[in-house]
Amino acid sequence: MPKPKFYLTTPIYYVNARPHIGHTYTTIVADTIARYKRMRGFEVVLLTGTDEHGQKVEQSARAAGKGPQEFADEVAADYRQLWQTLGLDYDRFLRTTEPRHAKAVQTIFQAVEKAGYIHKGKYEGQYCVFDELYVTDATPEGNCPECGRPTQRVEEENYFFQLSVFQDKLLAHYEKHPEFIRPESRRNEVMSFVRGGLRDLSISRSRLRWGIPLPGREGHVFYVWFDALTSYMSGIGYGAEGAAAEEYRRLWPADLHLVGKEIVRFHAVYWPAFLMAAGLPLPKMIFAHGWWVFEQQKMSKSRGNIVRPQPIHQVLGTDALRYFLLREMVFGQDSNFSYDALLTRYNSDLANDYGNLASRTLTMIERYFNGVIPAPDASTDDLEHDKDIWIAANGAIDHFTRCFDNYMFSRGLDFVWHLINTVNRYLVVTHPWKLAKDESKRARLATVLWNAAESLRIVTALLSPVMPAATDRIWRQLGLAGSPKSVRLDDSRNKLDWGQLAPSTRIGKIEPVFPRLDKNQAIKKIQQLEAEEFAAQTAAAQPTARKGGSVAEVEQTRISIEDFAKVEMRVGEVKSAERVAGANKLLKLLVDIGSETRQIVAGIAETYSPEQLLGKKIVVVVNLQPRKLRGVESNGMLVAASVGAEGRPVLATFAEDVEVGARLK
Ligand code: ME8
Repeated sequence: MPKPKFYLTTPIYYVNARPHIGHTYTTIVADTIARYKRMRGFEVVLLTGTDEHGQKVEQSARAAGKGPQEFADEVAADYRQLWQTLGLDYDRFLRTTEPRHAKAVQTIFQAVEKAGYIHKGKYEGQYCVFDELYVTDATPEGNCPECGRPTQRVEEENYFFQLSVFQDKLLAHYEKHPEFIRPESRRNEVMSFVRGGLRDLSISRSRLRWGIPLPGREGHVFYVWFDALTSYMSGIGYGAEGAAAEEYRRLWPADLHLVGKEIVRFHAVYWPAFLMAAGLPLPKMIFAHGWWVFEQQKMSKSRGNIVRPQPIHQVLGTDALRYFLLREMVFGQDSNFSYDALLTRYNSDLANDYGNLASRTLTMIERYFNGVIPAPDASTDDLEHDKDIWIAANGAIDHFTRCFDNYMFSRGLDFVWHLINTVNRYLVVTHPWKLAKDESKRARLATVLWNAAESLRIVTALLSPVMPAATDRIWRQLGLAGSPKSVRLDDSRNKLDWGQLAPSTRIGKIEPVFPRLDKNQAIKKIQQLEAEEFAAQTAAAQPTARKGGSVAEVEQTRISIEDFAKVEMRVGEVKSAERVAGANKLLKLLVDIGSETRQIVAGIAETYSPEQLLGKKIVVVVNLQPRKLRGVESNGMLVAASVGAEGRPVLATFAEDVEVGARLK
């Protein structure tokens, strides 16, 4: 019998910024679901990718002194590299600048147009570049209601999609398929948004060049969301011809679009309406998860409260991060990210509970049975204690499966930990180390250790989608062949059940998988790596002088005098300077900028000693949003040249004495 298919997607990520823990979270959840569904017997295809068009990307590229394609190439490569470093597997990767994607977007547009849902119109109003969204309900100050950033006034002739006629059809679909939008709270939000009435949606842009051209409409490119959503189909062959489209026919509609809550409207309103208009089947489910907030705010580059995954990966390994993110967040709700909670969970759940269960069970098998799994002896069963773990083990399999089928990751993991804790307690009350001293208790000792090892096997199989690398290692230490991935959580012959652990198996080499860590030291190390990474990126992100660029390239990266005037640079004088503890590259300065004294953290400690800087007059960008570096607030930025291949910072100063606070123009 062919396996049932399961096609799932992450959002395709904007290339205007480098990936942080939020993007990593969605990808980790998707990777976990893919692994879990494979164990449930599905043929799984996971698509991810990068969203590379639109005004936001065009602007970020310009700010970095790069052409949009070059810029997109770099960030898209960053994403792929990160997923590889973290061991996140995907089956399809779609970049919206690929020709196959442009063809698909044009194909779906033509289908929508042919059905009569496209007309020409004029848009006059506010636009939010950050959200790539027309804003009809700007705040009194003219800011975007979604993200709070200033909007800009635009007036353009565009092609519109007749979204308004889909109001009733969408509502009927939501009613008929309650699982279409999850969780329930998001479904209610979307339904009330749609009940409030839908306006036609402009799906082309004439002010913008960085996009996919509308077929036959010179000067118009597609609105970035019309473009981006189609990636879910273009990435599997929609718009291709012949055999290349076979996968699309097999996989579409998607079984699950995994998204963050801020983009649920695009997925649950616009996307199904486009598909209905084109006469195509709708995805089965859109699951909107909550946000990781840090210091009580959604992470964002401009707020400077971003957590990056690499430093955590370097100190704790990816599996610990995966476990933490899935256990800590109730899927669908917001959750606060804290290093303290991360390290607490690492030490208590992974090192103490799971790690300890593995190491004590295996060590006793090594010590008392020469490394060979003993056979249980039913005549020595002690129902008072043994029954608890049989019940917990069967309960863990059932409840974990039920919870993961419903995307309740945290709760599913609770059941596995209930089993782990039950077995750890069991080992305390049955005290095998005492049984080992009495030759007449050898059969009972064998039963106790077999029960513990069998529980460890079940725990390890269940945790395999969440912690693939660590569970592979523990599996091998248990002496089992292959990987826990091949265990099945369906009704096939490999089905995970109590009682399958074969006695006489020789266990593998015992090695700690989650060594206990000193919490403060580990946090310090993560933050130090973070600061180093930040300093390296800041240096790399400085626009580089182009050597011999063509006139067209130079034109593309030029900015207007108004753009330049937005950056406020002043003469500052360094009043004090000191090193930031634990960060080799950072100095904390107090700088007088005329009107006030500012605290600024700068990545210049490898070039300048604190003493060298005292009294120095330097250039300060004073109107940047404050950000935190290694937990120290930085309120401004020093201007420096980035010199040599390693980008050594050299501060800009003045040829003659200048007044503190004077503005640079
Ligand atoms: O929205 N917590 O791309 P994007 C949890 N290109 N998840 C977070 C998060 C946080 N703090 N920050 C980001 C786009 N995410 C569009 C999508 S799809 C056709 C186009 C996750 O790069 C979350 O899943 O801004 C969110 O939806 C996604 O990253 C946004 O990524």
